[in-house]
Parts: sequence; C-alpha cells; structure tokens
Amino acid sequence: MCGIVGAIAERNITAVLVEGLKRLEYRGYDSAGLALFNTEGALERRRRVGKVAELERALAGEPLAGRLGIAHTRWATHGAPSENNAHPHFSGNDLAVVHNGIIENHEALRERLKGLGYVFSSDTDTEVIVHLLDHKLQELGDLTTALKATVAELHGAYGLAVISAKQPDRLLAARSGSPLVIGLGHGENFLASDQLALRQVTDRFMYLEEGDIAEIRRDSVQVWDASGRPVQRETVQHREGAEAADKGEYRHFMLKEIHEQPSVVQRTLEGRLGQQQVLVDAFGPQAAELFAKVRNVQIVACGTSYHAGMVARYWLEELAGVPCQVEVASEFRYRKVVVQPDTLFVTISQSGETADTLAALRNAKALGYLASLAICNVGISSLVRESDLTLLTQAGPEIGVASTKAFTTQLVALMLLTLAVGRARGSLEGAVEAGLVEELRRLPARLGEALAMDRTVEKIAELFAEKHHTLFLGRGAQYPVAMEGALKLKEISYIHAEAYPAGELKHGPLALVDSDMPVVTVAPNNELLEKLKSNLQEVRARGGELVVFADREAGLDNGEGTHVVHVPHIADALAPILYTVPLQLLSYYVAVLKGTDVDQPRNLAKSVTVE
Ligand code: HGA
Repeated sequence: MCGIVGAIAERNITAVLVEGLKRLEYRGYDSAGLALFNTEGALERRRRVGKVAELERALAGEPLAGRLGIAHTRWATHGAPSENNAHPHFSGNDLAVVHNGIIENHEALRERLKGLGYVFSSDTDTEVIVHLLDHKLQELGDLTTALKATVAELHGAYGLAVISAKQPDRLLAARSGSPLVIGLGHGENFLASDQLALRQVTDRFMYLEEGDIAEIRRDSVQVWDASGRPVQRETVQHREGAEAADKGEYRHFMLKEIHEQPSVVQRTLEGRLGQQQVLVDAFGPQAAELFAKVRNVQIVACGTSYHAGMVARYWLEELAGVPCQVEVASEFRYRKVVVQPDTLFVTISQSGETADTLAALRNAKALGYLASLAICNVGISSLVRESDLTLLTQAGPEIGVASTKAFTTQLVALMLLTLAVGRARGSLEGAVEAGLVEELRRLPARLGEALAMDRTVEKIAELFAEKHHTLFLGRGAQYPVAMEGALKLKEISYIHAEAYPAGELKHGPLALVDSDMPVVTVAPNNELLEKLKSNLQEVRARGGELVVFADREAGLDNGEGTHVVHVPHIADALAPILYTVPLQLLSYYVAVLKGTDVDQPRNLAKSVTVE
C-alpha cells in the first residue's frame, strides 16, 4: 500500500527519493509526491496523480534539489486520489508530513484545528497530523518534542515522516501500526516503510518498533520507545536480496516469481526436514511441547493466504487428525468467538503487516488460545514479533501484487506444520510422515516440471481472452486451489471468476454455464476423480467449454470442447501445491493477452496495511 521514503544527507537526495518510490511501486498506489528542503532554505513539493513516472516527468520540467526530504506513494483511504490529497501535506510553508495508515479520530481533530484557525486543503485524515504538529511546535518550540506530543493525541495507525524548514538538521519518524525502517549510511541516513526502497543506498538497517519515535540526523540516530525512554534499536545487515527488485530476463515480476517457485520451495524446506521426519524445532524451541497439547487449530488469514489456510484444513484433519477452522481475518476480528480448549491460533500473511490479520492476532491474545503461530514471509514483521511461534516462508520479496510464490511456500510451511502436529500428538503414523517427507524433497523438481507446461498453458489462455466469466471447479483440497485460481484470474485479467466445489455445480451455478462461461477444473488422480468426471459431463452437456488440468493417469483426454492439460504425477497430499502452478500461468497469460497491468492491477495493493 502506501510507501514512505526519506533522506538526510550532504548531497542532493532527489534521485534517492524517486528511486525509493519506484522500488515501492509494486505495492500499488494512486498518486505520488515529495517535499524537499531546497537550496534557498524553503520547503518545496511536487505531487502528481498516477505513477511515479508522472512525478519524475514533473521533476524533469521543474527540477527540485535538496539535502533533506520526504516522499510518498499514496493508496487513498480518506479522500479521492487527487493532487490535493496526495502527500506530503504541509502546514504553512515550513512543515511537511507523509503518512501511512489511518487516523481514526481525524474528524474531531479537524474540528478542533479549524477552531484554532487552521485551513484545510485536502480531504485526507493525514492533514490533521501536520496542523496538530504545527500547533504543538508553536507551543513547545522543538520539533521532536512537538511530534511526541502530537502522536499522543492520534488514534489509529500511522507510520510518519516529518521535516521542517525551522529545524532542517533532522528527519523525524514515528511508528504505530505501520512499519518503518531507518537505513544507515556514512554521513547520511535514510527512512522508508520497507527496506527494499533503500537497498540502492545501504545494506544496514534499524527497524523501528511499535510506539517508537526517531530523530534522524546526518550522522546520528536517536530513538525513544512508546514510554518515551531513549532506546538503542539493533542494527541489522542484509546482504542478500538486493536483486529482488529487478525483473531480470522476465517481462513481469509475476512471471519471474512463478518461475522462482522450485528454488523458493527448496529454501523453505531447507533445515526443516530430517531423514524421515519434520524437524519440529524449526517452529521454535517450545514447539514440540506445545504441539503435543494441540486439540484444535484456528487459522486466520486474508485473500490468498486464506486459501492456503483452507488447503491446510484438509491436511490437518486428514493427516494429523486435528479439527481445524479457517476464517478470514476481517470477519474473525469483529466476531464473538468461542474458543475450544487447547486451540493453536495460526495466522498466515506474506508481509506480516496485514492489518486485519494483525488485529485478529491481537484480539486472540485475550481469548485463551493455547499459543499463536505465524506463517509469514517477513522475519522482521509485526506478526512474527507478536506471535509465540513462527515458521518463515523463504519466498524472498514478492513484488507482483498477485501473490504466487508466497502462496506455494505457505502451503509447504502448512504441510510441515501438519506433519509436526500429527507426530507430536501421536496421530500420524511414522511411515506416512516418512513418505511425505520424501515427496516434499521431490517437490522442487516436480514444480520445475509443472513450469515446463508454460507454452501449453499460454496457448490455452487464448480461449479466455474474449470471455467475461469463468467457473473454477475442484473437489477436496483442490477446491481452495480452484478458489485461488479464480482469485488470480479476477485480480489481474479483470475477468469475473468464481470457484465452486465441483459437487455444488448442479445446485446452482450450472444455470450459468454457456459458451461465454468456460469451466476450469483441477483433477488430480485421486478417489474423487470419478465423481468429478460426472460433473464435467454436466458442463459439456450444456455447451460449456472445459479446460481440465489432470494427471496423465487420470484417463482424461482431449475431446470436442474439452481441453486436457496433463500435469506431472504427484502424491495426492501435495497435489494442491503442484496444481496451483498451471492456474497461475493461466491467469498470467490471459492478463498478458488482455493487456492489463499484470504486476500492479487496478485498485489493488500489495501488503494491505489498512483495514
Ligand atoms: N489515510 C491516508 C494514508 C492512506 C494509506 O496509508 N494507504 O495505504 C490517505 O488516505 O491519504
């Protein structure tokens, strides 16, 4: 979602800010802007609706130079995506703020500030922050002290960056509910909402924690914690992953990330498999003891991660014999929940900053769960920090807004969880675990074979380019895979797509099937195949065009209106992971044919850090 970049240096930092914004572009946004303390000693800003390229064009026409500045990409929550609403927001001519998040008491603050004579020039919640800060600054005289007093009055979530022409020796930051990281340089320092934005200038980072306020100068950084005490935050050095913001030989990040799946799945398995069993300690030192007590599992997640959780429900009940419930976080967090004794609370999120999932975890803490486990792709995220146990997926930064490699690595992590819980409870036979461990070792190679279907799927995609609707069918653990397939197609090709458990077809959706509604089915070679074959007949009988992804041994072949794509053979339990790949490729190629913005689909954003 929104991105923040800031810098204080001895050189002109305009290019650093613009490059930082570009590196955050993948998160999705509607406008961008920056403000600099210019060479004449005044604050100046440029803002544009649309892509960072628009802002760059504006800067090319009217250049801006300075050694202290803040920049922002906005994904509107309060007020339309317009130039007036784009950040940075100013109070007078000498104070500027950029903000990620939502200020919940903005209406009350706005009324109060209007009463004090402030005139608002935007519809955003953010503008109350800058005027309140100005008011405090006039009262208290020092910018850092004024920021501390300001945040004490804000309700909601924020990551803030602040500069003032009155005290141009510092860049200030405040974090509550929205991540911020300081990038450490030599004689210069930086700030961003994601370290990716700063990989061009440093590999040393200091992550701010909830409630922290930071005063960043050219050659020093001072942090205060939520209680106002000065604290030292650890400096971490990241050596790998600088290349992640680069598409390499691929046309889109999404295609690159689809093709990375064999290697990131391999990385997710590394260090977690023994000879014949999953290494439970991978989940944390107390995991073995806790897992032995688990009598229920509650999974909470959003979007693609929710689909991963739905697959895990089939695995946990079938293989580990544990009752499992799965719910979307935005529902769970506002519902009165009855907690069964000894329930493990599992959250799944790529970024670990998903607002609804984080809120659900925070609520769950008071409800008496046995323990919380986060399955997450970002080790330094809030979700990880606030959970008792963690299993990190090793997908690396995911830039395409439509999640691909994060999903398959989440599935791998959830299979590891299933096996670990099953063994700890004594409900999974050693031989079954050993067999699946062996299959997991082979999984990266199988995924590589599935990627070799690339060209075949590209051809099949032509069937969809002119269609307006698509139905996805699956049975058992392939039903959530069908849901994920439908979500991908919706997200990037804007074709209306729905997923149904195949057995539900005749209870309603069959009425919609005609030549404008192709039907996509995932049909591995398991005991549900015969039933699925009858469902397919039902579609053919109504003139619907069928695309079936099936095991070679499934006994399904091409026919009139039926296109069968053979998927490499795999053990049933792992089929959901493998069958995801051709569905990702399908949505990708349909989107390419339709000419949509594959990596940054309209209206969507990566890492949904607002409610
Ligand atoms: N509420 C602010 C910032 C929005 C945001 O953080 N989006 O991710 C606005 O609407 O400008």
